[in-house]
Amino acid sequence: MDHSRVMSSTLRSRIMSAEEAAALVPHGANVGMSGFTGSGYPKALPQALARRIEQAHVCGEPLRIGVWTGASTAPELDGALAQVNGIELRLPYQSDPITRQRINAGTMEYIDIHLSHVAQFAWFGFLGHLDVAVIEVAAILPDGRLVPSTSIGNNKTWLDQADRIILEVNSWMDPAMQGMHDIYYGTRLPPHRKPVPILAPGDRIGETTFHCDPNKVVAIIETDAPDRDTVFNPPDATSEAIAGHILEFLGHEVRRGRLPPELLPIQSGVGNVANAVMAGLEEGPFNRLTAYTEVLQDGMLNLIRSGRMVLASATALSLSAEAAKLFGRELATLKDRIVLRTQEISNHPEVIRRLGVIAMNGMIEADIYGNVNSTHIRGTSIMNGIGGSGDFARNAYLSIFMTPATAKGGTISAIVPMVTHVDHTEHDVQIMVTECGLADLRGLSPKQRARVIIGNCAHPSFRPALQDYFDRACRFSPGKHTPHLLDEAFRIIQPR
Ligand code: 0RQ
Repeated sequence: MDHSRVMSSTLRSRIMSAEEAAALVPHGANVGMSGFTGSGYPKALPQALARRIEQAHVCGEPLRIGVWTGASTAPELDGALAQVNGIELRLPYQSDPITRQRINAGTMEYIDIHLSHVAQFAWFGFLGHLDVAVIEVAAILPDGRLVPSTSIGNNKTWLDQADRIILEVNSWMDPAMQGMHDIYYGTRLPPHRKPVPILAPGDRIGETTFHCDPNKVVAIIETDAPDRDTVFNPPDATSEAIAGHILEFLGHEVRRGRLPPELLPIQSGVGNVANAVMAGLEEGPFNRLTAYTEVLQDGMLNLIRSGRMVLASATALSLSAEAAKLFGRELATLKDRIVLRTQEISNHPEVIRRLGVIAMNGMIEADIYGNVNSTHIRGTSIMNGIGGSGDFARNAYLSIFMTPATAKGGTISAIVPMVTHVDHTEHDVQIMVTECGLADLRGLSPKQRARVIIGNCAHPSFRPALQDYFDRACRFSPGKHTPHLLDEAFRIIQPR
């Protein structure tokens, strides 16, 4: 490599191999890594560390670390370290199959945190000490400032808080991205906090590069590797039907004067259904859309490229390989229309409330009263984590949750009598959508909500069983405000 991306002559002397750098991470260290929904994560050090961990374990030596990130990463990070059982504790979000299996087997501790809370918890000292930061960047400037790559996440906090810093300079990252990022250095701790001065989704309030104390940089690794190829299924009949219900509802809200014609800033969650809703928005009728969101997936990139969306604020890209190519090709024009921020700002409750965001997130199941489970299968096994869904749902102008009405080939109902785990309470859920229909829960009491959720969202094959449960609960429940039959609330309901 020609080292041209490492422009600081002082720091050039710290370029080394991933193996040499991995040797600088001690057993028991808390390591803050970059990475958010498959973008901007370190590509080389975690794999070199995994090899070292494997050897150490063969020799009977302890070597496990705490891994803190922005959100999910990729097989080269979570997958590699989980494979060798090298992660003692993981936070705040993951979606890796091996990591998930370790967590659910009880061999890895996991703390599932609202993504807007992570940085401030680190600053408050709630998470313990951060020993090492491993951060991917696009370049190191002559004065030592860092050009961020495709995600920001918690990188600012990790760089500021860690005792030692390892940088991965990835030449796959287009240096022309410089200027797209907005790193806010104005955050203070209570009681000295000031308002976050964002009044519109595109407002820039920070700097385009990270500060970095050169004395803390112990290693620089040069890489040339792509981000994770986040593959999306083309919209199917189910996701198209969900998107259709949401678009019809939004049109209705515009006609009633409760939303402006260009809507309000959109937040769109992770996954195929969220991507399909973005594809639906491309068909119209809304124009001059904006987004104040956390991840920018293929569907939203297409909205920007087609001109339907004029601006998007996020903390990370999460693109398929094909979309990443388009992004690179059109970077010059896209750069003015995308702002990448720290996740404490992209998900900031104050800003979300001020802007009046329309939040749209996926869920695993919901109960007949509107409580939502986004994270657990049958109450005890984690899927991914709450991610940013809580940051947005509680503070949004409109909080929408969506899911296919059934899972696992139609054998499991996504609408249940009582959710086995609560991430979003009935107080934070206004609109629920499945392919069967949309339930508008605004202004409804619990029993009124149950009637529309069962009637509009439940799959017809499960609707009679849910209606029967609700009817009997209304008769026999000791309290008639939120009627339940607690001895059978968690029993698996059967299709009829
Ligand atoms: O598993 O692929 O093994 O069959 O759960 O389900 O339907 O593919 O849905 O990709 O939209 O993800 C809630 C997980 C939905 C996601 C969740 C099984 C199902 C499948 C995935 P298989 P789908 P999606 C901001 C917003 C929390 C974080 C968040 C999520 C798998 O949206 O992680 O919102 N949300 N962040 O079969 C048993 C059920 C099930 C079920 C689904 N009722 N019972 N299995 N599955 N429902 C972005 C960030 O925070 C980064």
